[in-house]
Amino acid sequence: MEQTFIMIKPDGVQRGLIGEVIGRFEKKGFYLKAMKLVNVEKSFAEKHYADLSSKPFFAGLVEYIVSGPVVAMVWEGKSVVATGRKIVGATNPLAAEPGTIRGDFAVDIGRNVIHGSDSVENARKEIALWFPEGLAEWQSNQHSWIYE
Ligand code: YYY
Ligand code: MG
Repeated sequence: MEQTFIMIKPDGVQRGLIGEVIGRFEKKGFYLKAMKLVNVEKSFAEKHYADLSSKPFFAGLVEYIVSGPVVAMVWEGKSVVATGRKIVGATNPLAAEPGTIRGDFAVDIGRNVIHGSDSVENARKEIALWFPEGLAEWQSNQHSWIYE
């Protein structure tokens, strides 16, 4: 099954949205395979967002990500990368649909609460970067009630 990397950004942690975010992925029928609360170094944040290093907002983005702890997670399930992006919502929270995390809980693009991998390939890279120690092995006993 597919895996994606989801990160609750420092604003999401500070605003008490950890349980809300986890609940949405959990109730959907995806499985949590790894999770940690961490303060990341500037160089690590730059690596995570390396593709955006030429953008004018890059320095501010990195500063924001290192401004407090983040919750890094791996979620697993059928089509979890694309569906995870739908649960997260559009990059600009004012354009994000109500019902999405960014649509429900954020206003400014530079405080958009959550990150989700945008492709299976990037999910693989991000999971390797954030969880070099590997993931937990487990199977939900509700599996056959969620997946046919
Ligand atoms: O994948 P996603 O997070 O939805 O957007 P990206 O285009 O990958 O940009 C990463 C991150 O950068 C975004 O979540 C907020 C920030 N950002 C910004 O501050 N200003 C922009 N104009 C675009 C993105
Ligand atoms: Mg992105």
